[in-house]
Amino acid sequence: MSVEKHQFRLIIISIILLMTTFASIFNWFQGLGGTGAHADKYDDLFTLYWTLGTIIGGAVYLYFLYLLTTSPEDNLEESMEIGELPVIRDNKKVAGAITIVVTLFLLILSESTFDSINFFEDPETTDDSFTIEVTGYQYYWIYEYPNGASINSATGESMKIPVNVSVIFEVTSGDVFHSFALPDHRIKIDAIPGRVNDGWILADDVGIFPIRCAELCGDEHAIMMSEVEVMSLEDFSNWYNSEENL
Ligand SMILES: [Cu+2]
Repeated sequence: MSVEKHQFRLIIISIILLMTTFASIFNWFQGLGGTGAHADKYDDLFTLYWTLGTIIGGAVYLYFLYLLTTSPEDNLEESMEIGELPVIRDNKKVAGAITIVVTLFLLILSESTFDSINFFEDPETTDDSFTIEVTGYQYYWIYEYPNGASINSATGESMKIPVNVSVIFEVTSGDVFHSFALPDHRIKIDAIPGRVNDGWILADDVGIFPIRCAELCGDEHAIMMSEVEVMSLEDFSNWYNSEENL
């Protein structure tokens, strides 16, 4: 069966689409760039969705190529009657197999998604864990610790937390809607006036990571930036118990 001009064009377009998909696969193998317990969870979930999505996408694409390179007449019985479905559209085994595979995929995705939601909603705390009260203002954050220590991000000082200790954030706003986001730790908590939303992280890498406002909150929203400094437990206790904080 010869490939006609329009089919040839469609094949070229789909090859270009596939190439851009391969480019994203290549990026994915470079790593997703997250850190901490949430990033592992999110990135595993993303990889699962992505893998199953790719299998479905690949199957649809192969079927598309099959339709493109075969003519409907090839699949028709010689003595078709008006209203009769072509055999290819009435294959119960194929329909059954597709239903089972799709159901299985949806079950796997639901199970993993609910498992992740439970993980995000229930902090895995230890005796060292503590809560930081975060309040958003146009255009800075205030971080308040249980011992009264307070950091204002407008001064350029970073929020400080210890490594390998779960930290809970209780987030609110003193003026308009903001959103407290730690992109590398894969957490984003809405900061709403008159309401406290919570979330938690378990940082497992020492270093300085970005904090961003993820809700358009005014004309300086884009520069409402801050940082979190993840410190060794010893460095953190030295800072936490230092004179300026007592
Ligand atoms: Cu903001």
